[in-house]
Parts: sequence; C-alpha cells; structure tokens
Amino acid sequence: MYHPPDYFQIDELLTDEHKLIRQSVRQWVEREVKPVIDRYAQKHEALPKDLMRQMGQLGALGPFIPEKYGGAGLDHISYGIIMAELERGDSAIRSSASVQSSLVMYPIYAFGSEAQRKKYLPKLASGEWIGAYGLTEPNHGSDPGSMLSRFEDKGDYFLLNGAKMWITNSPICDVAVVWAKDENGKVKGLILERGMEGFSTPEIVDKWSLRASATGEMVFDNVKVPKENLLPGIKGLKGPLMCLNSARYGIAWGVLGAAMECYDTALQYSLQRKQFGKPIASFQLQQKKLAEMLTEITKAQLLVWRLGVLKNENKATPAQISMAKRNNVETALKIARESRQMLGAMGITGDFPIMRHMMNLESVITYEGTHDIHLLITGMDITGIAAFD
Ligand code: TGC
Ligand code: FAD
Repeated sequence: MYHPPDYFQIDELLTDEHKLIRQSVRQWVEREVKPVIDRYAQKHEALPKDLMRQMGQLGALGPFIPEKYGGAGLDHISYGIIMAELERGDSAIRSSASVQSSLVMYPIYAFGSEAQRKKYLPKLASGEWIGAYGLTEPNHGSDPGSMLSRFEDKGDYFLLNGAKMWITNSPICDVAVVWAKDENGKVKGLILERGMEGFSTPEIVDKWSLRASATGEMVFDNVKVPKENLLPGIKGLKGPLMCLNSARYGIAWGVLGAAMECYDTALQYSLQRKQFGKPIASFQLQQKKLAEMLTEITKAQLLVWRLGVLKNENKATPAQISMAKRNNVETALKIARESRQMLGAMGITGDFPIMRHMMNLESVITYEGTHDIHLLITGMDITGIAAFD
C-alpha cells in the first residue's frame, strides 16, 4: 500500500475517521482507477459513468452534505482528503467529484428549496445522476459578471437563451446548475435537466489535458424552464462565486494528490535507475529536485490542513482559499515537470503517471479561476483595490 510523504507528521493532526476515509478512497483508486486511467486518457475517452456510482457508494459525492439528503455529513478536512486521494488517480475523477459536490450539490443544498433538495440531492449523492455547472461562456471566462445568458419570465415558465463553454461533464450530465441573468440583469441559478427541449451539450474534442474527462458546451435555445427550477435562495454574482469557494478549496487539497504521486514515482525511479554505475538518486542534482519537491509538498500540506480547520470553523475567507488554490496548483505543476525530467525519456510514456498529471494540471491552473485571477484576488485583499476591473 502506498504511503504518501508526511515529513511534518501532519497525520497526527488527523482523526481516526479522517485516516479511515483516506484509506478507503485510496484503496478504491488503486483498484478501480489506476489500472484503467492511462488507457482512457490515451484514447481521450471519458471514464465510465459507473465510477460515479461507485464514488457515491464510497461517500465521495457531497461528503459535507447532511445525511438526510444522502450526503455523508463529514467535515471539510474529510472532503479535502477525499479530493487528494482521487486526484492521485487522475484530475478527471477529482473534477467529476468536485463539480458534483461543490458546484451542483452545494448550491442546491445552500440556495435550493426543500423540494429541490429532496428531489436532486439523494440521486446526485449516489451517483445515479451526474451534475454539471454552467458559469463560463465563450466570451466571458474570468469575467463571469458580464455573462450574456438570459431568462425571461413568461408567466408559466422561464424562457432561457444563451450558451456556456468549457463545462466539465456537460456531455454526460443528467442535471445542470446554470447561472443566467433575469430581466433586471440579476444573476440567478436555474436547475436544468437533460431532455428539456432546446437544451443541448455538444462535446469539446481534441483536448491535450483532462483527456479522461468529458468537457463540453451548453446551448440554451429557447429552453422552457419550469418556475420551480429557480434556486430561490440567492441572487447576484456572489451565488456562483460562493460555489467556487467550495470547489477551489477542494482543488487546493486535490492537486496535492497528483503532486505526491509524481514525487513518489520520481523517488522510486531514481533509487532504481542506474547511470554511471550508480543510482541516479545518488547524484546531487537529483537529490536537490527531490528535496525541493518534498519541501514544497510539506508547505502545501500545512497550508490546506490549516485552511481545513478554518473552513470547519466557518472562518476560511475566499481570499485565503484563492491563495491556497493558486499556491498548491503551481506547486503540483512544478513538481510534475521536475519529476518528469527525473525519469528521462521514460517520463513521457504512459508507463508512468507523471506526464498525464502534468497535462491535466495545465487545466487545473486555468479553471476555477486562473493563476492570474487568484493573484489579483490576493492583491485586492492586501490593498483594497481590485486590479481586475
Ligand atoms: P465582484 O464585484 O468582485 O463581486 C461580485 C459579488 O460577489 C462577491 N464575491 C464573492 N462572494 C463569495 N465568494 C467569493 N469568492 C466572492 N468573490 C466576490 C462580492 O463581494 C460581490 O458581492 P455583492 O454583494 O457586493 O454583489 O465581481 P467581479 O465581477 O469584479 O469579479 C471578481 C472576480 C474576477 C474575482 C471573479 O469574478 C472571479 O473569481 N473570476 C474567475 C471566474 C472563475 O473562477 N470561473 C470558474 C468557473 S467554474 C469552473 O471552472 C469549474 S472547473 C470544475 C472542475 O472540473 O473541477
Ligand atoms: P480568459 O478569461 O479569456 O483569460 C485568458 C488569459 O487572460 C488568462 O491567462 C487570464 O489569467 C488572463 N486575464 C483575464 N482577465 C485578466 C485580468 N483582469 N487581469 C490579468 N489577466 C487577466 N467553467 C464552468 O463554468 N464550469 C465548468 O465545469 C468548467 N470546467 C472546465 C474544464 C476545463 C478542462 C477547462 C479548461 C475549463 C473549465 N471551465 C469551466 C472554464 C474555466 O473556469 C475558464 O477557462 C477560466 O475561468 C478562464 O476563463 P477563459 O478560459 O475564458 O480565459
């Protein structure tokens, strides 16, 4: 069984329940994801839907949602641990779990009516239904407040028009939380279901990143949305941004899984691979890489552990989450690049997971707010001046 680096004994800060959750998700990833992931990624094919049901059985979908709605009722550190174990397998499987948990179940739980919670949450928690989240548009990515998708009140229903772009799981989704403006220009959330007339989800093909994940568009061509599908508890851009806080938090943890997998692969390889009659791990330049990787992993682990404590106490700020997402994704990407070099030519093959993680992380550093945007959020928090407007 794999043992991740724990240089500063952070395990001592975890509960027995946290460790049990980690073990069960880790075993599942070893058994169900790792043996097949390279094949799906090489073929550019989305992972089978059945894995969502299996994640549902594990309690990995909406882990922080109360049990009465089908969730696991766990704390936020548990959610983070689950994301890290999933992303050790692949960012695609973590993406599915984070979209389902933070971007679909969270808004339905936090802003939905009781009827909406009862209708959607149990089926999303079990993985029977797959969710997607539509915020980004073809011409509005970092600036979602300028979105063009609109709905009009037609008396018996809302009429929705517009389009979303780069949407994880849209081609395979059963349910979608979609953000659009009402006649007064206020951003509101609507729940769409597959089969609604005028709602289509074409797939985006030929990606070099997240190849085992289905990414697509959402097109709304005069979709008649029942009035009971409006999320009643929120209006304004802060609604979709509150969902992003939860997902970005999960990513800050998740990418550590990819980073640790790359580090561990490079460490094992360097101990076995001999050049000039010695293991390459005996050369100072390779030790420098390993030592710096472990230092950065340790710093990132401490950052998310503290963030998890703050989140459990409902004290984590959006700016703290931005800092952690930005730092940890960059850390993971640098570690993937360094560890790939340590494997020489073998590093570019599918025999090892590093190149796949490296390419995935190029998406992760862009989605849920780009690296630049998170820096500007920190800048605004320090100075009180928004540099992005
Ligand atoms: P701004 O005027 O600053 O804010 C509008 C309102 O929102 C409030 N707010 C927040 N509330 C909660 N959490 C946050 N993180 C918040 N950030 C801002 C703010 O207080 C204000 O409230 P009020 O009451 O005054 O109206 O908005 P802005 O238009 O200037 O934009 C700010 C900016 C650039 C930081 C923001 O729009 C942003 O974060 N842009 C990045 C977009 C992004 O992250 N998109 C992600 C799409 S989803 C995705 O990528 C899923 S990938 C899934 C996967 O596969 O894992
Ligand atoms: P742009 O906003 O056009 O940015 C282009 C460049 O300009 C970036 O480098 C950016 O940092 C920079 N830039 C922009 N504004 C500023 C500024 N003010 N100051 C300085 N630099 C700036 N979205 C969803 O809604 N749901 C999903 O499920 C989803 N899944 C995704 C899955 C994948 C695989 C990918 C790649 C993206 C996904 N996204 C999703 C979209 C993602 O959130 C956006 O790509 C991201 O927010 C950036 O938007 P953009 O691509 O339009 O880039």
